Amino acid sequence: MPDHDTSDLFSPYQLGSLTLANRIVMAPLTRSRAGAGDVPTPLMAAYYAQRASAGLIISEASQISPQGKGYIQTPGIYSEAQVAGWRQVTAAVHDQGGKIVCQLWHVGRISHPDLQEDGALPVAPSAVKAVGQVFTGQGMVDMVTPRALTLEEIPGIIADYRQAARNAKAAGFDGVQIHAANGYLLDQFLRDKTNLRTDAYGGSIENRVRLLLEVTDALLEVWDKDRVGVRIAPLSPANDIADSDPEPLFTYVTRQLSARGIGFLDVVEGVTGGPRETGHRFQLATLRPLFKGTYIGNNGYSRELALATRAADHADLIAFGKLFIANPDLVERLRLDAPLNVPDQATFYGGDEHGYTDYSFLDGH
Ligand code: 8OZ
Repeated sequence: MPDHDTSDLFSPYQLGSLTLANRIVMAPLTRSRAGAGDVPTPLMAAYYAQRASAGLIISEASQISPQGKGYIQTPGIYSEAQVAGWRQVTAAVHDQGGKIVCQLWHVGRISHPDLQEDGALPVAPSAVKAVGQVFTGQGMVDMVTPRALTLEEIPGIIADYRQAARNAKAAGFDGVQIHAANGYLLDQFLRDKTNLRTDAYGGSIENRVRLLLEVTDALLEVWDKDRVGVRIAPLSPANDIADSDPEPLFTYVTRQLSARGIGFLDVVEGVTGGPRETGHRFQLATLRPLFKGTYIGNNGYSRELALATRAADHADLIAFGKLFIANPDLVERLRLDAPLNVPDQATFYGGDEHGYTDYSFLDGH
């Protein structure tokens, strides 16, 4: 295995027209610190700027519409004030020489009337309730049975993604990533556990993948191909998601996305935030050769695994999540094999600068 002097993990990488300073990505991380109106704050700009030595930052998931929201204080990317807030974030990252793309999010059924406008029911492909709870500000409450989207509503969802992609451009982002992972709306369409539709958006694999591809095509009207990415989590049970046969499903997804020429595919390898091994017979490693763009591996990487993955060329870029929470200068620490700060779970979601912008840098500031 190469040491830090020879691995290309720390060398520039060309992601289409974007030159990344290294092959290390800051994974999208929900931190629930947006301000009133779900507007990104100056504190968020400081947090992202601290982490701008990542080759690429993928922003925390950002709802494309009020309906797409499922947690308190997550940022939106649909209002003018939100775009203005994000503009400060992207400017702060660019000032530090970083690159940042916006993760576009609709939670689907992973929400609650208390988080929706006018107490509306959350929407989903089908009226199938998720087992689990959401935090509404009134504490943890059980999820409800969502309302199935009508066929007539689907163009409106795609239009919301398209507008959010335009907003991301206006906000100064370097690109966009479609959140199609972790049991949210697009993942709910992909899977036969949550998609019981009998129209053109349900049933066959081709039909279940249709919405993701239509959203992708809408984004390609706004952004150059190399600036559009997708995140998938084929074997993760996050948010009560499952499919009876994920291998042909995600093989088709990957082939179709590759055929569209999108820039990057980001794969949550294993259980989101948990083990990389799932025991499933489907080997996620089979996806990479099917995708001709940049493959980003994510989930549970250590320095050693990242180096070994690059040495074996099993991924182009490696994303780190929790380690980036606790180590603003993670790239430098990995390069030097320096000790790492330990992330504090208690301050992951919500709160102030504590556990957010006060993790130390190696040089002590
Ligand atoms: C943790 C808490 C809230 C949201 C995901 C956007 O899992 C999330 C998320 C994670 O993709």
